[in-house]
Amino acid sequence: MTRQSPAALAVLTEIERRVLWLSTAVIHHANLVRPNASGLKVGGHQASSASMVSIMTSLWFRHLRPQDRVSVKPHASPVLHAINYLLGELDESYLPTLRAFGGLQSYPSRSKDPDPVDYSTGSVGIGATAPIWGAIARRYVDTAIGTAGAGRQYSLLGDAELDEGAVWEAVLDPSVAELGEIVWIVDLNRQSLDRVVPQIAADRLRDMFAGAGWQVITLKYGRLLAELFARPGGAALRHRIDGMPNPEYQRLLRCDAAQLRDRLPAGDPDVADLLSDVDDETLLAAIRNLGGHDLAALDGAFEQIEDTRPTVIFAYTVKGNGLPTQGHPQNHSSLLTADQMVELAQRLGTDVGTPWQAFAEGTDAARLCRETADRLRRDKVTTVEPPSIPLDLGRAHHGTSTTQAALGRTLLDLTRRAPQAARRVVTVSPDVSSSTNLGGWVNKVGVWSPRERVDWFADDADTILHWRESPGGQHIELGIAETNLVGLIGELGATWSRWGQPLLPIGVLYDPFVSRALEPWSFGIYAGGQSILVGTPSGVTLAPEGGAHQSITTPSIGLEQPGCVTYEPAFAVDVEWTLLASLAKLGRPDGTSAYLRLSTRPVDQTLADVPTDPAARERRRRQVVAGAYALRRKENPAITIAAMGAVVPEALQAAERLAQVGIEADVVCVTSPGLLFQAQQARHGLADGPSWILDQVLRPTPLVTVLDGHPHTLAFLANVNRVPIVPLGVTRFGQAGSLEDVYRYHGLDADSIVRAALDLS
Ligand SMILES: Cc1ncc(C[n+]2csc(CCOP(=O)(O)OP(=O)(O)O)c2C)c(N)n1
Ligand SMILES: [Mg+2]
Repeated sequence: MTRQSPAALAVLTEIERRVLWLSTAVIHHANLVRPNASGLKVGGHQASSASMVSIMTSLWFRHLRPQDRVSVKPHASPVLHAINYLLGELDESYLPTLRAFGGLQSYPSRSKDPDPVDYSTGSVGIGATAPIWGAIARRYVDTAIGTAGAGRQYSLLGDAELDEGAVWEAVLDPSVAELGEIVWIVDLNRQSLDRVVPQIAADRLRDMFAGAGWQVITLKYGRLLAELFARPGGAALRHRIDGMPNPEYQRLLRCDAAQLRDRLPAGDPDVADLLSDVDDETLLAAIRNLGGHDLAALDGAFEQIEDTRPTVIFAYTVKGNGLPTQGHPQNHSSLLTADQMVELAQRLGTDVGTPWQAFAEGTDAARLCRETADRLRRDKVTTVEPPSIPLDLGRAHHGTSTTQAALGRTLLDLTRRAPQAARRVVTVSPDVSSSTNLGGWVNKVGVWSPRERVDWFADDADTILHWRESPGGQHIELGIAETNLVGLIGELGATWSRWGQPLLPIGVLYDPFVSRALEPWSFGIYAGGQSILVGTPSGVTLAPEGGAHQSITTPSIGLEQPGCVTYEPAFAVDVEWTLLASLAKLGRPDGTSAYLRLSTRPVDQTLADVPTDPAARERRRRQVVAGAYALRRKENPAITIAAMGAVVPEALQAAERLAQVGIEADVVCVTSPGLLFQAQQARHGLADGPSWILDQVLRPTPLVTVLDGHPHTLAFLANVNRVPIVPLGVTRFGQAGSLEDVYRYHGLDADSIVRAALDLS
């Protein structure tokens, strides 16, 4: 990259000033100009945006290439929109719509904003790490299919984002140190939401990244300060600024020139002498001349990126740079007044009355905007159709089996019955592949890594799980970090929209840790990635393992998660059908994610009583996929037991015992409370979709519901036929013990079901 001439730098500075104006004005308009009938605070972050203006101007107008992708910190969304507007990628009519219904989103949104946004952000730490998983997903597509190419994956982060554990879980994953396309730029303004962070300890942060194998670049001072440091007394000035605590430096940003001359020397005559030779204007500019606001210094930092390992650039900035609120500890959400906006417009060479002015045709700035837009133009993505997924693999399930084992078996069957579809499946596990029964699948398809690696145990006769790592593998193994798992499956599930190539990602983790990954998983679905999450083993059915590993609330999580269909199958064949149905919904614009909750309980598969007549079998399959089926049906039932997952055998046992005392009971096997709830809502015109499943399966008798999870998950079923109900389930922390002990303790055993049914009949 050539050094910029002073004239070129002047044009870039003009653009930088307009980006500052537009991003500030977009927030101002939303808060103080647009009518606000409800009186509710609208919000937006002028100071956080101003902090990033120089970095983003430099990145977009000097360094970005069409193959690169960028994640922008949540509170800098107005800067992104301002740049997109100047590049002709956003219509002017959107600029007055920040945070309005259907308008520009509060935080960058890939799915909702009208202009190009590469990554959705908003939950700090999650948007920042998304490009890491995006990079792996892209490499995977490129090695498996060969069409995704390569490019840098930038993250522009706030410094307080580094407080988030998600950041460090990602940085520490062993696969990440190889990703030379990752570039993070930390907006080091030493301020978070509430305060000036007293010890931001940039040195320690630098060491942590370096220790994880990253290239670390520090961009601390701009040219003005560097020039002062080179003068007599400059070393003392630098020593003084380097040594002062963050809040003291921030306080200097709020001082006038006289106060600076008083405070800055702190008794050092060399510094005082140096300052006496500097005029007021230069002194005021110099003290805030940090590297992250110096366009030439930013060029220098970008040029140092080696692309051989991940890079982090610590760019020192001032929060609110160029605004009257700059550096103030409480500037996070503060807004400029109307008078301050008038003054700012004057200073930045624009007009508050016509706030959305772009550059006039024929000017150098307009030319640079057009050239930049041309340089960054991307080819349109054409998306390959996802592979067709069979509805039924036709396997007859004999003997005793677990739903967890059925997952691995179904995946293996898929490689034989539908190799095209199986080729697009990618499994991901946070160090639990073997303990979740994926061993057979992993042996068959191999482990993915960007490069071939030696399997030192290949010739060890005692090795059952073969760990062949190559670019042809289809299983990705991560360290034990559930947040990383959901970040990666979200990005693997978005490759159809980014690179035109659908993948079918399946992430497998222990069910109790779904809650740990819940917020980033939900955010990934919101951001548009589709994947299947498998929680296994689950529930108190994990009996001897004890309360710490027994999940209780996950069935309700599944019921309530938008953009996701949840299944809790009871039998192996139900796993097969629901998994296939879930795979068929991935990798497409109108797709849906899925969550499967599986168990390690060995269950006699003949209890499933799968019809042998092909039409009857297909009818059963449809019901399984729609949310429920009748497992036991009597002529005149006095009661219905609706059971889900691992406790279905108890429901069948209870029905037998009730029959012995003359009470006939239907048993309904629920596979998806969420789909049944949706059917129920559809009956009332409150949801799309069919409601036939309720008519086919539930008859108007009193109801006992039972699941290995919180009972409220199925309690709504009473409303389908307006019948009395006793909902059974788990409401307290678990205990270790035998399955019988534990089911009795929680009231999930056949005795408890019989008692509940007697109460109702
Ligand atoms: C997970 C999460 N926790 C909390 C917040 C609320 N929040 C938004 S920004 C912010 C502070 C951000 O500071 P920094 O990253 O330094 O950005 P700056 O505004 O200083 O540029 C907080 C706490 C959030 N958006 N996401
Ligand atoms: Mg900050």
